Amino acid sequence: MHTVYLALGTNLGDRIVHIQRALMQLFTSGIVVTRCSAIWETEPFGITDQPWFLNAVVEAQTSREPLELLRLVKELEATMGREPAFVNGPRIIDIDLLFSDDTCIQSEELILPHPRIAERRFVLEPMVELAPDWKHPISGLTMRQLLDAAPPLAMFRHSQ
Ligand code: PH2
Ligand code: MG
Ligand code: MG
Repeated sequence: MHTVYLALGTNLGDRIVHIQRALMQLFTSGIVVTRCSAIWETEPFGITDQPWFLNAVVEAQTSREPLELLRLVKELEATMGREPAFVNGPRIIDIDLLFSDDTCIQSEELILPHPRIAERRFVLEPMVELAPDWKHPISGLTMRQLLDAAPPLAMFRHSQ
């Protein structure tokens, strides 16, 4: 079994329903979600001229290897109606692999840990809720340390 952390994000349509559906889809695909962070309302990072996001992070157990898991979550995104758009643009649902244990992968299809965790407060804040002492396998820094060093971003707890 692998302990994985997945980031969920949505900024189009009925966002809370998209988060709920993503959790259901993970469940029905046999991904055992053990914990879910609060849902956060977050200012768009990067391309700022788009609607605010809801973001959350889930911790899960799965026997799937990272590449297999990546392909599964891409399929789930497509099932939920995500359409190809421009990079970092608005989306119904985005499911990103953050970590799978302390595995590091650098391939065309997958980079693990997710390469932009350190700059993304919308990922680090919920990660700290779930696993403040989880160490980034490359930098050796904990989620708490990464959050303390991350650039500012407006964000509010949307739910507990
Ligand atoms: N996702 C992005 C780009 N910018 N900003 C916020 N607040 N939340 C996101 O999930 C997000 C983003 C690309 O995946
Ligand atoms: Mg993303
Ligand atoms: Mg993605």
